[in-house]
Amino acid sequence: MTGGAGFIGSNFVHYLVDNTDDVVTVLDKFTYAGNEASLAGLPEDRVTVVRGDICDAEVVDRLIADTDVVVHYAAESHNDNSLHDPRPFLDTNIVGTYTLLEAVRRHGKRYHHISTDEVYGDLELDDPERFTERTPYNPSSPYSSTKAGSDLLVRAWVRSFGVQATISNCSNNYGPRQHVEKFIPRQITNILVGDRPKLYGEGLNVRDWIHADDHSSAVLRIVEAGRIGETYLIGADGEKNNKEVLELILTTMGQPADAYDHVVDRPGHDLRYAIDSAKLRDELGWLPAFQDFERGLAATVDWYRENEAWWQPQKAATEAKYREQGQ
Ligand code: NAD
Ligand code: TDX
Repeated sequence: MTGGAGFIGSNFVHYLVDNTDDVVTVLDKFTYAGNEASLAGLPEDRVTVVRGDICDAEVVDRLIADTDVVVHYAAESHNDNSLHDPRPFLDTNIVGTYTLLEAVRRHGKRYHHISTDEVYGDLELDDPERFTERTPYNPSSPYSSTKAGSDLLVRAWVRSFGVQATISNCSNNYGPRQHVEKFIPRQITNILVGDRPKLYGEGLNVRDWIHADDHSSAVLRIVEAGRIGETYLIGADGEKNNKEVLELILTTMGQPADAYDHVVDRPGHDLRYAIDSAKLRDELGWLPAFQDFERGLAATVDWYRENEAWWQPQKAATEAKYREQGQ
């Protein structure tokens, strides 16, 4: 798999170790978003970590020759970064995916592509429809457009070259080991260091939250039983606006619900994401295990309280970057 030192990738590695007998090789470049500590302590006979770039055709080819299934998580993943410097998004998300597809094509390997609901653009707050596998692509940011491009490459490699691939598009994940640049960890760790949380604009934007372990169980199910060439949307009916989530973080942490600052909004900020995951549930019998967002969030708060050594080294530089941007 790729990107196993990042947030969702590392949760997937832990999930595989805890729930299967699979042996995993992680290919990760250890960008600012990769963290060795996220994979520390895992059994050496189950997990091998290779430091390398998915754009490096030689290393990719060598590893894929020895792999049964490739699950591709590695990406430049942060919208705000993509608005300030899109180039790494093109390299990793587009050229990196192309490099993997060429290798799985050469070696005839099964490939699963991890993507996002952001490829579909956004919905109005009162739209009764949610995203489905048939929603037209309409990405808004450099990040989401490169993820959309990578999905389309996968579809083309399936159709033109018969690559054995599936795609999943998941909604916003929360849980342990998420970088402090992202919304939920940023606010939790701001409170822990004595800063005020920062809400973009009015905070009415809606995200459809899912626990990272539910994302992992869905991906495993698709790898085991998904139909080749198909796309599956992954979501857990977790729609909440940013203001609600922030107020919940504050009250969970014993702070007044209004103890935050409004900061400048994200340009092109998507208003609402919402996933209809009926296909995955009906066809593959998948169900999310985390039904209670408040409890999952409280456990995530506890994780950041207990793992300051994991996030503290990145905190000051992340906030300095946000301050420069007025956020
Ligand atoms: P992340 O930024 O936390 O981790 C990305 C990982 O990829 C890091 O370990 C990084 O070192 C690695 N990486 C980056 N460029 C690389 C390269 N060129 N070669 C090898 N490794 C490289 O990201 P995340 O939030 O865990 O997201 C993982 C995947 O899930 C991405 O494909 C993302 O688009 C998708 N996704 C994320 C969410 C979410 O809520 N975070 C939701 C849906 C889909
Ligand atoms: O400080 C903040 N204040 C704030 O109000 C930050 C960092 C974010 N926000 C808002 C912007 C979004 O509406 O919170 C929401 C969530 O922001 P992010 O954590 O940056 O996530 P988002 O842009 O929704 O994208 C995430 O979900 C889809 C992941 O980062 C992507 O990789 C994934 O594809």
